[in-house]
Amino acid sequence: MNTPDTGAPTPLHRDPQSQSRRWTGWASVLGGGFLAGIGAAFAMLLVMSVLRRVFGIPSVAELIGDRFIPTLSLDQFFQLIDRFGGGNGIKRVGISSVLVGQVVVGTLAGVVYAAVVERGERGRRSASQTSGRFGVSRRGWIFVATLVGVAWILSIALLWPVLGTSYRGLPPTRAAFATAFGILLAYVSYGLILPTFYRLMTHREVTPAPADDSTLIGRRAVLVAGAGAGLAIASGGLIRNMYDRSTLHYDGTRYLGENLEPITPNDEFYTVTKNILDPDITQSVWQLQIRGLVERPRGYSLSDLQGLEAVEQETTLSCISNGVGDGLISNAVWTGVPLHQLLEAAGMRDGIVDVAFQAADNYVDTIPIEKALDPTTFVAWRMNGESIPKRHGYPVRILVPGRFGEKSVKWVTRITLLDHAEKGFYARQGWGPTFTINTLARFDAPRSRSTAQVGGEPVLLKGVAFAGDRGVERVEVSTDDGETWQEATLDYQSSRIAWVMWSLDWQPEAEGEHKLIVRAVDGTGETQTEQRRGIVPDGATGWHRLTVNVTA
Ligand SMILES: Nc1nc2c(c(=O)[nH]1)N[C@H]1C(S)=C(S)[C@@H](COP(=O)(O)O)O[C@H]1N2
Ligand SMILES: [Mo]
Repeated sequence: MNTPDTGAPTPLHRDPQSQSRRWTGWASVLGGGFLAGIGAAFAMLLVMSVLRRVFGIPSVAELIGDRFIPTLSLDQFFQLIDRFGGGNGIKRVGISSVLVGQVVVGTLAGVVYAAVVERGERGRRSASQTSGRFGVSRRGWIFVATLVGVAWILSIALLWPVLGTSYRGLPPTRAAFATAFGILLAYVSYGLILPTFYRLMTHREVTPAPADDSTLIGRRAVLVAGAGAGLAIASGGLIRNMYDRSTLHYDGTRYLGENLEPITPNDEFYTVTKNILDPDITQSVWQLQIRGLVERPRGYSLSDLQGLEAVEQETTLSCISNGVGDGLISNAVWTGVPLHQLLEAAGMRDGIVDVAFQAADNYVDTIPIEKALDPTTFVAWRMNGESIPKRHGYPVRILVPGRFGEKSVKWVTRITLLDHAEKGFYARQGWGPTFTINTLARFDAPRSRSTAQVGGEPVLLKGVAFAGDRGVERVEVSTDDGETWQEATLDYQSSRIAWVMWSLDWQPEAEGEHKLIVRAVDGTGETQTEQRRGIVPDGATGWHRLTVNVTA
């Protein structure tokens, strides 16, 4: 295969027009490297998407998002939100810029590869004739192996904290190995395809090079372009498929309005997720592990859990981003066991401070051990009588009544008992610190500015009220901007940790603009604070107000 290096000058160097020939030579070399780099980069992305789709191995783009989003301050985070049009905007811009970044780096590396290989071949008749394995020179392979190795080591070091992600639900340690291996596979595919494409484009026949080898390069280029087009079509299909399944369609789904039911139907339950593609757990690889300060660490399969004596618990969840009067809140009846039951079965050791819930999407949140032992802190595997839907945490999620939805970790894979306090995904960003649900009351009907008539039909005012785990004692409505208050009827009230539904028939007696307010009194007797506070950093407070125009 190897042709001895005679050190004979190439015709290129003897040519009287050597200067310009050399330039076109270099231009085609770098052009070839450029095209081969792009092609190999797309091939790498394709491998990543297939690994993501089939095995739930996170793509580098997703990992970079998870690695850096929590390190942003809330100010920076909201600047991004403003700039890119909300959470979905950030997801879109974030993922596409990392993808573009990977193509750019891959392309540049292709150009460097070409330069390195051709420098090595100077003084030889042609790259192909002096080639080593698979027609690629030793120098070429060394460059590629170094590139892949360095890129991989850097990636692993950088993404170390988030490697334990597995969208199929492998427990964190196994997930970390799978992710590291997946990244290696993707990089190796780049490293194999780059020299192959490059050689395809620049390979000259072993017989003396034809006078015009640019036609040959042209033919190769067509071949590579064809392969590139194939790649583009394949990745285009995958991207469309991903977009269809992406959380962009349902992240931020709200539940509110006059048709509200006491128990939210599963497919209308509000949804919040950090992910672009939510986990799609394979039951056979999924486990719920109990680790840390326990006598008997163990893993539960879903059927292990289903074998336990389960109870039902109605619990309302509400996001920390639920603004006054907003709909990031829903109520369901959950089936499972209180968390303390699993912790006691594992045998708690001394010195436990926090309990951490880690999930398949590498989301993590923590609660103090006292809260973990609260009889209502729950491990759920059914939601309103059905398996928990994918977007709500299939197969198993945590419920932490009294705390914002952030703590109710979905797709949970590991519960760790810690001897120190630790911050969760959003707390690290600066949310919190209490995550305690503030008392809220909301008008669901009417929803917006509306009209009524003096002496006409009474106006049915109704809505929900919620006070975390403190219960709602009563709901009060004012129709005169807070001058006087009337007690509303509680049409639905089930438990301390669920919302209530209230209503009041209002007969307007005077014409003009009426300022309506609703407020709740929680189970400790405390009236909901009037003080307006935004959702950042620890949840919104203030009364929900509504204006009704009354005509004669
Ligand atoms: N694993 C995981 N759990 C998670 C999240 C997440 O992104 N990943 N989001 C949290 C947030 S911010 C909220 S408000 C609730 C929303 O739960 P839901 O979508 O079932 O309403 O889930 C919490 N649990
Ligand atoms: Mo949330």
